[in-house]
Amino acid sequence: MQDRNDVDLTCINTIRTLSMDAVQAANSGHPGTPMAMAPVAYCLWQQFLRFDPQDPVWPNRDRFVLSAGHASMLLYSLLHLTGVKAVSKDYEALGEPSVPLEAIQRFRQLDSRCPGHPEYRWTSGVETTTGPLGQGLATSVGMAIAGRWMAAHFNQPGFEDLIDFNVYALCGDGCMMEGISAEAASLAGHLKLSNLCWIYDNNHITIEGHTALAFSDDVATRFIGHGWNVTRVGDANDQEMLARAFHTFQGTRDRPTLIIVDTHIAYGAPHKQDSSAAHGEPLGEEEILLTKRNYGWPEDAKFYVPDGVYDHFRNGIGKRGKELRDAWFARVREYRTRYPELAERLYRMQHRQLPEGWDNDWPAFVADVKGLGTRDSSAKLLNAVAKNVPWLLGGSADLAPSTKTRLTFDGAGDFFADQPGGRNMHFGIREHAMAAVLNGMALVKVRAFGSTFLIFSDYARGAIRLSALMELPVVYVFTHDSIGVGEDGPTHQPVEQLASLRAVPGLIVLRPADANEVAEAWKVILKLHHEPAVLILTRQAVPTIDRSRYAPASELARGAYVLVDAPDGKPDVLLLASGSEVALCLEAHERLKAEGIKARVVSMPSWELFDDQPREYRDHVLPPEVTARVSVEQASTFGWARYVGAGGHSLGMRSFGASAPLKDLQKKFGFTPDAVAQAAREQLGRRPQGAGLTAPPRSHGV
Ligand SMILES: Cc1ncc(C[n+]2csc(CCOP(=O)(O)OP(=O)(O)O)c2C)c(N)n1
Ligand SMILES: [Mg+2]
Repeated sequence: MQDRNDVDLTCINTIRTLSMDAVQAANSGHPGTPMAMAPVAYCLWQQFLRFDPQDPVWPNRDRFVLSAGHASMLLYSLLHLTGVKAVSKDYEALGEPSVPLEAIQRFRQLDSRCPGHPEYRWTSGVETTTGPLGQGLATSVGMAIAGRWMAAHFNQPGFEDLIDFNVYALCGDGCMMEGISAEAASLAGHLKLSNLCWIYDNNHITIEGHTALAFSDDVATRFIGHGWNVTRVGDANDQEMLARAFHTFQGTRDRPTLIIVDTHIAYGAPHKQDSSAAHGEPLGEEEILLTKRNYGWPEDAKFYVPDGVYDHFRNGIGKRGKELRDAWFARVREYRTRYPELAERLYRMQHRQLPEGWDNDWPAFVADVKGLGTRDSSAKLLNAVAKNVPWLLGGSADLAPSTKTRLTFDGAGDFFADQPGGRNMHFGIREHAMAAVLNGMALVKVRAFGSTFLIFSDYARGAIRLSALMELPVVYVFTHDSIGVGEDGPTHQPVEQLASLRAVPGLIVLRPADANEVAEAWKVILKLHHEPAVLILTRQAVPTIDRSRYAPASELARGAYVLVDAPDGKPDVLLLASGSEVALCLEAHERLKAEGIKARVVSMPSWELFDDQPREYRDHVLPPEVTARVSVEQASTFGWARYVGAGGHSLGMRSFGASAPLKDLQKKFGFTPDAVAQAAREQLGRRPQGAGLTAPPRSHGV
């Protein structure tokens, strides 16, 4: 019988050797960090993490985020050794292991549950996709925020601790250097998220070598400045010190905690320990042999799990986690009798369902030539929706007065450290962290939205991409969507952002043309389960289209639709537009009609939704035989060729904008009904109409 320390060490060395063997077999990956951090992760999982391997989606589980995603084998080893079960898309346990040993043997191979970096939705037990450094840390802040909000919302007299999970994130020097982690740490400190614990693998090594090359922050001081509790473990192999640090975290009620752990990358490898050579390549057969000898491990054994290791995990985290999980569900059954409405909310929220009556009191807008900005119509919708969906919350990166995303109804409240039930978040001027925080909130199944100007979506892009990769229904509200911004000038006028967002697989981009399309867009968005959506809105007023004359806005759900057609349904030319340019096309349509030119106007709020329609519908909207086509969008023309064809014309931006009143900009850049009509005539080989009219300029460069 081994004594406790021996078993602990055997388990730790199993994590280490599985990681070494998997990276060697794959001939790629990162062995050094799992080897160094194995004792830290072991201590946390075996003694502290409230996690049931049999039910890895239990809502009140503690979250473990591996922000240093390159150390994925550390997580895969834990998921394997603790026997985490696979879960279906519908959150049902499937009975089979999430990470069988074969998956580890096929690390980084096609279809293995152990891809190069941990991927949410692919491997059960992976709480968030990591790899782009810093993202995991910022995402963990969103999880902690959601935990706080849920506690404020669901914990009730007699059930004060129904929701009380903690969030742990493990990071390295890379995560610390990334700007997003500073944004996120600052926000977490401000919000006093004492349910959040970051563990910093302080090994002084990154890819290029020693951190002295590029990093001399005093990390402890930095985090104290952010309002964190900072503690230190001088030796990663000291289980007692590690346990003490985790106890310190658990006892800290007013701040998040950073545990700085001094480690040695590739611990135990005679030639590679403390060297960047252990970061991104296999140790090599010879070095593995020597390392195993150091560990007192059978030298030739590969993927070896000694007797007693699985049992030890089963009796530790397995037993503790199952008891906690079962007790929690028993409490929820009592809660359901006492607070049936809240219990129902909790259930629906956790299953990404909408509440009954989610579309009650849906605003509709009457035709109005003057109209209103789509940001303003969206404000009405968002407020109506949020009243009906209690777990919809979000905010802005300090631009709510401009993006109009504030929830203004009674009881909406602000989310503050001492008021975590509020639904108006204040992310501060931290776009990148905001988007990652939204991901974290969505992972806990809060319906999260965030807003800023479209131009600053670039600052959030790293996290937006992950929303799509993780298939999270985050809602991004991006306003000030074009040169329509006017006087703020080219720094604030998006040009290429729309095209680049449309290029993200799985992201639904919606640019509604008027208030009623905005209303329909929100309907589409609310019903999404696994797709993030970007709602692109104007600052300036756009007419509310007269739906008694034109097609109904509900057609938006199909991505593109015929708004007005040639009288005989046989158009000479197609005018395609989204957002604020749809009204331009309607005017151009009237002018062309007066000249006997039959134009069809297609409102195209969402390429993605349109591309998902059956071919017949797409051909009905864009008949292949009509090749005279003009697209109009105050944005880069990039991508429109697929709808206007090689012979079509795209009116758009081919340069940055300029600072001037809107009217002058529209003239300068050719966004007038005349310019649209003229482009249509040219498509049909007709001569220009009217004196002095020339073809729309193709280049606006200086
Ligand atoms: C945003 C981002 N930039 C660059 C990389 C490439 N990269 C992966 S690991 C790494 C070095 C990380 O160093 P550290 O976090 O100290 O990890 P360690 O080598 O100590 O495990 C880099 C630059 C990345 N994954 N993400
Ligand atoms: Mg490092």
